[in-house]
Amino acid sequence: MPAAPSSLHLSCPSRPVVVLAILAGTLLGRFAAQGQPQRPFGPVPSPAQLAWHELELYGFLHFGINTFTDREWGFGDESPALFAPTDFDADQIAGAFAEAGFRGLILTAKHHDGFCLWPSATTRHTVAASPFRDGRGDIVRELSEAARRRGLRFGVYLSPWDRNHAAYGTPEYIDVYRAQLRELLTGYGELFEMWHDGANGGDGYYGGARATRTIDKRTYYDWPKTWNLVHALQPKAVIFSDVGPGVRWVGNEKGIAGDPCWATISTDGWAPGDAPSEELNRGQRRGAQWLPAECDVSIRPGWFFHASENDRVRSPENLLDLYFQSVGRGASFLLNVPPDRRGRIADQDLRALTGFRELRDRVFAHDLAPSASLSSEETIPPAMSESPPSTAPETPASVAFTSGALGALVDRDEKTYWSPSAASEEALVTLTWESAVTFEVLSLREFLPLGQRIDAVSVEVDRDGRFEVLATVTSIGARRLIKVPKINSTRLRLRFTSPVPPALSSLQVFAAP
Ligand code: FUL
Repeated sequence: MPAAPSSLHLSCPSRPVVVLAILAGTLLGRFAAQGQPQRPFGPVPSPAQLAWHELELYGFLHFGINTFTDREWGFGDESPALFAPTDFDADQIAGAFAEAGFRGLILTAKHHDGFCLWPSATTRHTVAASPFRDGRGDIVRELSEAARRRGLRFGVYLSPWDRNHAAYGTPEYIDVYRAQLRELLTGYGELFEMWHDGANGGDGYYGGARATRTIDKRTYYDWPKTWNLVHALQPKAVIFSDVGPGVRWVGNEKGIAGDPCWATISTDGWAPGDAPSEELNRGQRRGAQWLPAECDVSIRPGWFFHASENDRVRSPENLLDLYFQSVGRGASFLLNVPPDRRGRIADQDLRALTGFRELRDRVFAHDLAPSASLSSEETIPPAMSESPPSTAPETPASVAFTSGALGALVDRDEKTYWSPSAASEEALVTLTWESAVTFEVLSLREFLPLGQRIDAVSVEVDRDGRFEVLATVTSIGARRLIKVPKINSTRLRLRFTSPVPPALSSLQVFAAP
């Protein structure tokens, strides 16, 4: 039921309507906080997940023996002598991502072929047996250090499947895998993500046995024990696998999250490599865990560099589309850009990354929301129903936050949020400009420490004095980018539907370029 615009408390027999109005922009700060503190709703992110949500866009580096054999999955019998980048430059690689606005890098420290890009003490199948830096090189070290120099967080991919190791398939290999993990978790500074692949078992070299080894995906790796190791040694890192426990696979390798894509899901009974992709893609509105999705995709058809694919690099426009379908749906975007045989990002890929950055800069150049007057209206039902109990009793203590007036939506501070009163049933936020503005993209962020609260939001625009619905979307979470037909108007209204009052940390309205 639409609320009547006024600055008074109105009441009608069944539903009191409260209208709060403040001005943002120049008057911001002159008003006492009108937003209401709220209790968390449903599962909420851990501090490590909250920090991960801030990254949004980070790079994947598939680099290793396959780069030199022109394959995607090495058999495990490749000689380490093949690993011979001619001009390896970790700074060129990290710089390419940093300049394109990425916030982290994840490196394949070991792919399925078992070749370790660091001098692991667990096997001779490593970079130490290669000609690279005369056997004294360490790709993980060089890239982790270059990433930090460029302000990028660093993470590693360690394939559970190892087609080189003689013990693969036996309990002994699990000890080897954990020892490798320990080396990576302790030797390379703070990691933001540990990436465990779901491809497991099959034929391989296996120390010369050249056999087919199948494993029971549900029991062989004893994942909970491995995850404990990660949590103990890198408490700030999130763990990625099909089922998390920190970040979930999005269910495809196309870089596309579902619409909706809820950050919550229940993974009971599922295992890494054995989970329903469709559910992973969309999440579950009433899921029991906070387990947001990560969208991994390659800039080329393959994950590793193949010169034959140099003319099949994704275009900047395609990358922007993927950004809207991943980051814009509350997930993260993990874009693989594989270094070439020199050990550098190839020119074609560099051009695509630069173009992608330029497009984002253009789309997100001018936020019109801070120059609008903001007002909110809320409808309060006669009898408030109890909100469902949260799995988290309190907002995590380490997260400082304040609720505030509508200005919190445009203050560029993700630690402040706006929320209507606890009794609100439906909330509306209206932006009014003195003269008409033209926009075509909106960005919304929920205040995640209070959970994913909003069921849906409708975007309405004033056309000749009447509001018309332009778009309705469901899941918001970390971020929702909404494209609307290019519109020229003085008023924009958002109508939120949620089982508990919404809590939003940001609202942006981007001027059409
Ligand atoms: C898959 C692997 O099999 C691919 O080679 C690649 O690493 C991709 C990211 O994950 O499961």
